[in-house]
Amino acid sequence: MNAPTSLKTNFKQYLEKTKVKGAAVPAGLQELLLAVADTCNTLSHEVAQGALIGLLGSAGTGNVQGEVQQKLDVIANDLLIDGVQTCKSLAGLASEEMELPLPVQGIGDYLLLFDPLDGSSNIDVNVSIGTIFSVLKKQEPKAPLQTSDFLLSGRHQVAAGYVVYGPQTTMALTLGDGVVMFTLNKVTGEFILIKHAVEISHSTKEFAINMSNMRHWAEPVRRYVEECLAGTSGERDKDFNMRWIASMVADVHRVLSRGGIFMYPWDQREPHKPGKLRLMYEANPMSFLVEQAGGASTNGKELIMDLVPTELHERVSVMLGSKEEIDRLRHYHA
Ligand code: P6P
Repeated sequence: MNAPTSLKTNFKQYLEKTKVKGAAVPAGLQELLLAVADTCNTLSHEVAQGALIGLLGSAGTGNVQGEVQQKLDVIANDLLIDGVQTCKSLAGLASEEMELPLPVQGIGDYLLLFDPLDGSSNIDVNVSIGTIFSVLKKQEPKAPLQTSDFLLSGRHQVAAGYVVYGPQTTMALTLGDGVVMFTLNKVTGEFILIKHAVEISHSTKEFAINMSNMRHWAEPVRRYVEECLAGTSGERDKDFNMRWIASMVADVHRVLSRGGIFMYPWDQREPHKPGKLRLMYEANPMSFLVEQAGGASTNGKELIMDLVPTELHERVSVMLGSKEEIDRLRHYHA
């Protein structure tokens, strides 16, 4: 079956012709984003091969988060570093898989942060996983790279996106002026524009949370979820559906595609940790996309993109999606 004739703009053409608040996309940012997309094309093929090329299972190593690394985690991290480190516009990169940022020989001032393969506990059971990326600008371009260069709030992001490796390999991207989506043509290796001006409905009937943690949640989250479960017989006066893919990229892609709310809130299992998900390369890029699509993203009290980070790998409580639901949750936390 041939692609509809309307679907013919590839990622390079999009970056060359789109305007962000009336301005062209800087050439250095185009170069960096194309390098990320090309790497994710390669990664899509690796992920699809899985066991056939011995890629499933643990790498036998741990990462800075204290998590067992899957073989594909390590390969994805190495591929992304190789794919972007020659970008002249790049000053440095940071990854979930590496304790410290990596200076690169670029002379530009872009900083790339990424979770190379999020949801990797799903690799061995053939459930969608994804790459999440965020781009910041180094505030002191000429000084040597240091970790503090990355510690900027999500409001400083100049670009953010993800690539979800599912039945289709699809990229969602924001440059700060709306959200667009591209699907990978696996024959040509091109990401083709499929959707622009992505909008999240303000109301929803679908929530996503790991219900097995219910007894550990803070009171406002428990109240919110119980009201969803009460449906038409309770406060919300409508019935809700529930999803939990345990892969943030897949769950957020669903929220961007049809509305809903995704939650990974603080819970008392590890009370000293503000949450499970990482601020810099998971919550911030996803929050940028969600806000740009008309949704909202909070840690319960503040908007996530207003948070000023103190550590590169710090974690945060995350509730994001349809605006009415986030407003209700923030009210319950007040
Ligand atoms: P749980 C994947 O490991 C991840 O970081 C996110 O992608 C996902 O939303 C979450 O953890 C799933 O966590 O505790 O439900 O397995």
